[in-house]
Amino acid sequence: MDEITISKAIIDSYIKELLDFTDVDVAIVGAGPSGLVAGYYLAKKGIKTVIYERRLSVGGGMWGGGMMFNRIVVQAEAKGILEEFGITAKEYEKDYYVADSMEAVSTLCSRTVKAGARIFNLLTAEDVMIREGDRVAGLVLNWSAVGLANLHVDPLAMKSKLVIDATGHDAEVCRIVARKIGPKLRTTTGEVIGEKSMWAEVGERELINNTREVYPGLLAAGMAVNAVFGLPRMGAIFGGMLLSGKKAAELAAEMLEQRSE
Ligand code: 48F
Repeated sequence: MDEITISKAIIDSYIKELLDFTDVDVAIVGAGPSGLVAGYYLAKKGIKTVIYERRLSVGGGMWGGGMMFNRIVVQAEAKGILEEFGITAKEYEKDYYVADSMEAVSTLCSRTVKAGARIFNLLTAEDVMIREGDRVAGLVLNWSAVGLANLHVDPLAMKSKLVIDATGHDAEVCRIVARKIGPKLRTTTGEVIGEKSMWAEVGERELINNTREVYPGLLAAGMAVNAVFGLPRMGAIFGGMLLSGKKAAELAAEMLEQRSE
């Protein structure tokens, strides 16, 4: 065993992939359930997709289920997505399915990577690039450790035809755009409105209705949608996250097709 060969194998393969993914079709920020599902459906269509995740682990808020009881609930409308991934779900009552969050996260991650999406963890999107007039055209990235250590280290940039903000409750990419460009998001105020108190029924329904482009070149998926549009939060029901990720992927695929015409 040669430690230098091990080191070279890691550095060489990582750097090659990092370079390859500096120019992609879709960049997703956040590897929570909505980002993973969006990445899966995009990659399955052969669309070059990268997911950047700030933390060491993927899965976002899914691991902890509800209040650390590591189970998630999914409504009937999203059961098909669990089946597509091969995640076991038991009917609890009519239209309510319960799944193990460990199985759910690990399967979402595995199937997304195997579909061809590349996940880079420990990287934080700290800014966007605006080009082509007034359009989000890429991300500005830095190692999460740089921010945690409060180091003054300049970031690097990557190019993407579309960006999906799947950063959850904080809607970080949308907030960056509103802060840097002004209140121009496609909301009633142009700003990120901020999520409202819990109401699962309305939050889940409106999340799907509002999963869309929020600024030219920038779509939102998952809880980021609720934050951007001022919709209620939902707690440990995850069907909306899965359906929103799928819808964001379908919209992004359509938008890419229109751009290439
Ligand atoms: O929070 P998260 O799981 O978002 P989601 O896919 O799902 C929400 C549910 O987990 C739950 C819920 C269900 O009703 O309310 O909260 O919408 O995953 C978001 C991921 O984005 C990462 C963050 O670490 C998390 O893993 N993230 C956030 N900001 C950045 C980021 C950033 N600036 N750069 C990279 N990753």
